Amino acid sequence: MAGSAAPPGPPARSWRPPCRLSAGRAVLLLLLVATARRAGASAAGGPEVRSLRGSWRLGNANGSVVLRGEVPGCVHTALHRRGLIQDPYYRFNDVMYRWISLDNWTYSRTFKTPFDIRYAWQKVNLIFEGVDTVAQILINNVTLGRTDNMFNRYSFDITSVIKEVNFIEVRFLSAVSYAAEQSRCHKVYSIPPACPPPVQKGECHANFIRKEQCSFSWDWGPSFPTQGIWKDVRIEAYNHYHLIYFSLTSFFGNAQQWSLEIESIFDVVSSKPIAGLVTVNIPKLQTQQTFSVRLQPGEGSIVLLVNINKSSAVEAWWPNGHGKQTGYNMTTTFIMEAGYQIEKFSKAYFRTVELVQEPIPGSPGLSFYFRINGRPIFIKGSNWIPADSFQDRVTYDTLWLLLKSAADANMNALRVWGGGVYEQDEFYDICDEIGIMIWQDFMFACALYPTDKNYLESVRAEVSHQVRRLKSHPSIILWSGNNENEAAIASNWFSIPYADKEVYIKDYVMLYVKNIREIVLTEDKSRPFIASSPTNGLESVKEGWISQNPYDTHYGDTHFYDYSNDCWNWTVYPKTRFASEYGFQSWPSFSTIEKVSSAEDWSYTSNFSLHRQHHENGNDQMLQQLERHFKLPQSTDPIKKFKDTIYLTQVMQAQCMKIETEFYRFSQSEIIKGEGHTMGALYWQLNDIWQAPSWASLEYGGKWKLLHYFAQNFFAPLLPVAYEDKGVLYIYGVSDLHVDHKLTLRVVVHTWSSLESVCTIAKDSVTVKAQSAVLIYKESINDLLERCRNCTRKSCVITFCLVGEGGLQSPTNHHFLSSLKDAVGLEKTQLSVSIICFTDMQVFPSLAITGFFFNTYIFSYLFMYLSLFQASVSQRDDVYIFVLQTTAIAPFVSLDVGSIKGRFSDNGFLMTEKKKVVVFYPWEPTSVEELEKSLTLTSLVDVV
Ligand code: BMA
Repeated sequence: MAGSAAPPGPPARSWRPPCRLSAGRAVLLLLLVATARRAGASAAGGPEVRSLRGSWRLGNANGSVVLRGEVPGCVHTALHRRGLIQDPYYRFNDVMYRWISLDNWTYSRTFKTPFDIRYAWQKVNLIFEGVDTVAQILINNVTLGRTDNMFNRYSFDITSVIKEVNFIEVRFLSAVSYAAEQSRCHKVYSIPPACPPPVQKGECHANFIRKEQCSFSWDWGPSFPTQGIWKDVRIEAYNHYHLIYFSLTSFFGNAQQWSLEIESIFDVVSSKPIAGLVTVNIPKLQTQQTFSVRLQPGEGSIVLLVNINKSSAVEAWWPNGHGKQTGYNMTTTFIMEAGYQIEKFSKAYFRTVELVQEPIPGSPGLSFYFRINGRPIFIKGSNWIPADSFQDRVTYDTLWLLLKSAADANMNALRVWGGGVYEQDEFYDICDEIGIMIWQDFMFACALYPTDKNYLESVRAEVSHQVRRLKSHPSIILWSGNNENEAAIASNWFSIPYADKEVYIKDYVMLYVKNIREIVLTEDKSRPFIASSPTNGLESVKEGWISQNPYDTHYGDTHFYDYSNDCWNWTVYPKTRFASEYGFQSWPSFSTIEKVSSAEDWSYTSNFSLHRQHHENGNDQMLQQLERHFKLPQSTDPIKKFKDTIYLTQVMQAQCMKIETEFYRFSQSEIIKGEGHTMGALYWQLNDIWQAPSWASLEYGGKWKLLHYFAQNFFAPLLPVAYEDKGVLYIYGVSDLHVDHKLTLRVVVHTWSSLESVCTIAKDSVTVKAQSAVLIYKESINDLLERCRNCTRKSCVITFCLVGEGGLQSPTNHHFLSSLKDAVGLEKTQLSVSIICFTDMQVFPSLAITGFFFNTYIFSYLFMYLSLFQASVSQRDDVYIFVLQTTAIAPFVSLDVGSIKGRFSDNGFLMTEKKKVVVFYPWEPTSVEELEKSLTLTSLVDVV
């Protein structure tokens, strides 16, 4: 029996266009359907589903290891859960446990068929939503087929093999062996890279298997090429017809009319066509339409176009920071003349997306920006990688915490990077809900790929499956073919002899253009497609899909990394149209490292610290960047020295990324020497896959690094940004707000040696234009320092903010006039803190009774309290108020509560006033005592 990957490959056949019905015809057909039902044409009910989730038997090739393993799940987590191995992330276990991925494992179980198999089901399917990766599937010792692509959905027809009691087996082959074998078989020419660099301690030939590419190791991640049934598995039995995919996409027509395209893909098992009625109902938009349809035998789709009655009343879906994420409840009912009735409840969203690539006055090249619902949007965010090496550990809560943290840091977009996985449905549901736009890569990264027949067939099935699964999500704004593979060919990363280049270009075009792009354009007309990132977009297309220089700042998007220049020097950054990757590394906090290490590992030069660093020379690069502006830790206490170094790497990363991101933001409205009009800043990278040094701003487990707190500020909707050029200080007002604002710019100059400011400049009636970056202040640094008595570059620091009416205020930003290692007057501070728990409103009277002494701060508490329900990630009721006091100016004040899960309202800040109130939002229950016990307060002067 042939097992087939579902869908069999696009385009799905489209049946005769369904027609909207006149009332009379509708009644007639309804009567017909009703008569057919009475006559017993639909004797059976809906499809029967038997889940095969749960505990399976799991064994290795020679039977020496046998255990129970959860499905969905993988071998590593099963072994760990049963205590047969340690935490795979502990110390050097990634290398120690290599044997697990090199073995061939089998999952098996028996199961009873819950439905009466004597009843002649027309079709019984065994469905795998995801198999990781290479396996032979058997039922009752009959081979149903094979799998070779973890991104595909597999459906096997088991109508003739299913019994009352069944034995199912999934016999895996090591992904590592399979990839090696595939590479060996590809004899005509090699497809690089063969292996990752040794520093990554990874496996070879990831590009020969359709599996999460970073599971063979990456420059921030371990090698755990898992085996397992990683998604749902079930039996489905049905008669007549079965709905396989159901999707909605919205369009806005010239006549200012919203419409909704509903695509339903059916498997029809009746030998004759089945007629019926489909009714679509969106009550809130007073839209109800009925269509007559006719399903032809076999697999195919019907496409219905619903015009929205009250188009003017439609509230569009907006990205975070630009409006609400309104969705409309919608019911779609299929009533067919044979078989059962299907009722689909879904949410209809309305939003348009355009990727605008057009000439810009005064600049060669083309723009590259997104227009959402007709409005140009500056994209702010970062890049998403898999949240764990073991996908079964990624729960809804994990996703919620990470994505909500992105939104709380004022991000409006993430790029799901092509070396990971197409994320689970819940990921996109959350993004829909909180307004995070998704730039969705197809899963190809930093490599060349084969294009032989089997490989292409597998990719084609993968692409149509993923597009069908995901296209209803308004959060997805772009399909993108791969990560850096255009650049890999253009810049000849793999030293391909010039004479052979054409072969690889041909493969490239075959894969991303003639296959992936073709399928995407057929399956989804509602959003743009680009072939690669970085790319020159239309210019790359013009140059045959591989541009001479895909990093050209005049076109498309760019990736930019520079570890050798001074990151405080904004002139090193590309004035690009769109920065889709850029970053600097840091170490995760000690509490995160501690969980996977032992005392002997706690130094920056330990074997462990070297082992966890997968980026060549990464630890040294951090120190080199660090020592440009900070004094390196010198403590004789090795643990203090390690903790200080960790802290400083985070300070360095946060400050570097602030400068680079602010550069991209202030470049949005200007063209300088033909460059500019930057309309996106997606830094590398949002999250971590394990506890290790990386570019991430969120640690494994979700803890915010200092960078993430900085991101909250540098992505603020309203922000003053300063930079220096040839001794002149420029301040730009950057705004994502939809209207112009008249604001006051407050510039305050402090000496490092005093909490009293030396001078304040208030510039009133500054116009900060909607959705733009405009110059609002310009002065020579010398003049400024002269006006502020006794200031020198080394003794003073500048802070500035924008204030408007009705509470409108930007974060307070800072500009350093010298390296902090050269700062004069910085004193050792006494930082102290008192922590108060705010449980609920009752706390206010009790504070009043006890004569709460920080009276001046009561209002800010109240204000924060009222806003906390919006900000709190966990929606818990308790928050904790940290009242900080300092005796001197303190740069980069960091509050760290170790392993207590939660985040602060602000962190890593420059403290220029005696007192500051910070709120802690816990993600799990805690107490004042626990927080006090775990709290470490560090500022730059604490590093010795
Ligand atoms: C980019 C990404 C990743 C990588 C990162 C940091 O090239 O696409 O491949 O992890 O740089 O090196």
